[in-house]
Amino acid sequence: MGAVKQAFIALGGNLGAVRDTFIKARRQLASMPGIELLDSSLLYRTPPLGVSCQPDYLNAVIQVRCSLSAAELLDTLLELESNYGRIRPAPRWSPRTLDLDLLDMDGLMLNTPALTLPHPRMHERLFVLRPLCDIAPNWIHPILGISAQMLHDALLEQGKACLAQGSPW
Ligand code: A4P
Ligand code: MG
Repeated sequence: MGAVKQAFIALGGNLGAVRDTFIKARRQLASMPGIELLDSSLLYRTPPLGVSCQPDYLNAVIQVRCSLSAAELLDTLLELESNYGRIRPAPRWSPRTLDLDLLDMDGLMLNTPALTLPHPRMHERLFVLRPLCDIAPNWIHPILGISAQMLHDALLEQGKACLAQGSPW
């Protein structure tokens, strides 16, 4: 256990009772030693990106305070995914019960085979930026130096479709 840091985690899923899975996974994460839940976005129903012939996704973002390293937090997330029925290996962009992506940890920049920070595709995705804006619109992307809100608005200006209103969970 090291210094206390703050992290943003994206949740995604499109198989099974996804809202229930999110609620349980959030509760389990918050009960772990060294992890405290700080905030949760609304929950969004989003069209699948990448492969279109699969069910819609639910997406959300949570913020935690934690004393784990980024690698330890990622291991915790991968273990939680498999507890909730995530099957690996699977082809890229397969439907999944639960995807937990580490978006950012205190602005850390990392590029190792196991972990890239900030998450390399987060700035292109409304299903990440819209929920992130619910809880941290002023968060600054550590590489691009642009806020979550401005990244989000830029995608809308490029013509990406606005997400439907989110709901509490
Ligand atoms: N990994 C490296 N960096 C990270 C990080 N910052 N956070 C490694 C999490 N994992 C990270 O991940 C593969 C490996 O990436 C992990 O073992 C970890 O060591 P994965 O979750 O098995 O891979 P994946 O999710 O199938 O592939 P990929 O390319 O990460 O997919 P994406 O980019 O996550 O996209 N459409 C909607 N509407 N909503 C979605 O949530 N998600 C995807 C998956 C596609 N379409 C979607 C959504
Ligand atoms: Mg993932």
